[in-house]
Amino acid sequence: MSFLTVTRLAPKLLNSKSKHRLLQNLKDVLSDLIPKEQTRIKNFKQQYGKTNIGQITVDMVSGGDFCLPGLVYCGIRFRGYSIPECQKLLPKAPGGEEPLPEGLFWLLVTGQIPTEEQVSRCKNFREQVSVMVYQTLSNLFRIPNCINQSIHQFASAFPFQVCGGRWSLSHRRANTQRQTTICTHIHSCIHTYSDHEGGNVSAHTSHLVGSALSDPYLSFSAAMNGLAGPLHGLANQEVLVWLTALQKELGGEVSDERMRDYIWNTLKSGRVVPGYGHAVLRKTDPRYTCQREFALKHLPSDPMFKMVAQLYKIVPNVLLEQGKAKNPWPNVDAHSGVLLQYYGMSEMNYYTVLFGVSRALGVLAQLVWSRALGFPLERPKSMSTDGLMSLVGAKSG
Ligand code: CMX
Repeated sequence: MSFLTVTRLAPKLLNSKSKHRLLQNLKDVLSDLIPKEQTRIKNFKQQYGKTNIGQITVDMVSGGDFCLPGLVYCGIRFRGYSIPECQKLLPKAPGGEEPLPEGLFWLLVTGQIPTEEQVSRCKNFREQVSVMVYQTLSNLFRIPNCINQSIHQFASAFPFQVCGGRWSLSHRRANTQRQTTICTHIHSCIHTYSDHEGGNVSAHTSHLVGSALSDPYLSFSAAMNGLAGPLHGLANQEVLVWLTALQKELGGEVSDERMRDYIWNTLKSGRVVPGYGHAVLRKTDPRYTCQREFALKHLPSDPMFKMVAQLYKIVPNVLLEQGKAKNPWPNVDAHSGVLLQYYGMSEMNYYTVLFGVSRALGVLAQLVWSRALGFPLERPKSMSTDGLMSLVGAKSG
């Protein structure tokens, strides 16, 4: 596991930019990069394979903690580029403000900023998606409709149907300006959620399942099941549920004092404040900041955004006062739901799906490199509590 973590970061060190500018096809670029990286890693392993890079404590093993101090992470970067750098450097759609997903994927796989020509070639991959896939998706969307016909009261349980119906309605109603902004926001979401370091539940799950040589579809499906947990990807939905309940209970404009009480009540009832805290970050998530800046530009007067901004002033102090959370600052999930609901995507069950679409870019880019570098089956050693106790010389009674 430790070695995987180190090498996962390695491709950003590849440095043959001029040549890759000439290669327009992603497969050609990778065919050039992979053998060089394989040699680099082999040499590194030969020279440093036995070097000790950390200590493992009983707390780390029994608490599911990280085995490497090197995993403490103080920012979100994509192959070394910060979010603002990505926004500036990656190709955008004509008239758009946010990077195209294909360009981001190119960066994640190759470590290089692509040209517009390279991105447009990547976009052509979409045409290779089988017609059958589109037909199957379309048929799947119809299934809830059919069920709803016979079991009417289940309507709310089928987000695709509800979402599909209202989404197309809102599109019909929307003017061009608003549609452009929706697309910009969806791009921005896709961008910010795509990748993080490899230890988070979804990225790690896809890596683990992929390490058994399960194909990318199976690995990604497994990752999505992890993403659906409320402590991970479902948190963006939980945030909006929590905010909506807050709004309903306290009404429109709320004083800081009443909001503080509401947060304390959440904590006292044994729940976490969704959208706050992080397993590795120890400051405000830069992806939160990116979305906040977007909101300040496009929806500064939205009541829900104002509430999120107010919470940003209050929650960290409450969590600090409670003294449990190692990181009292907001994470990426504290903001996205508010942006989505502003643009008419009010079906919260759909938010984590969007997160998943985005996460596909990151985890599949990592899977390409795991295969290219021949990473082994991941199999942490396990031991019983008694075994652990005897290892450190503790009495088991
Ligand atoms: N509200 C209340 N308590 C919190 C908290 C929060 N937002 N964040 C952490 N804590 C508590 C933990 O529950 C834990 O309590 P116990 O000691 O009683 O078990 C204690 O503080 C220490 O936790 P930690 O080491 O700071 O955090 P973890 O690494 O254990 O967990 C995370 C990280 C994200 C699961 C946690 O901060 C949390 O539950 N946050 C709210 C849910 C959330 O927003 N998840 C999305 C994360 C981003 C993502 O992956 O999408």
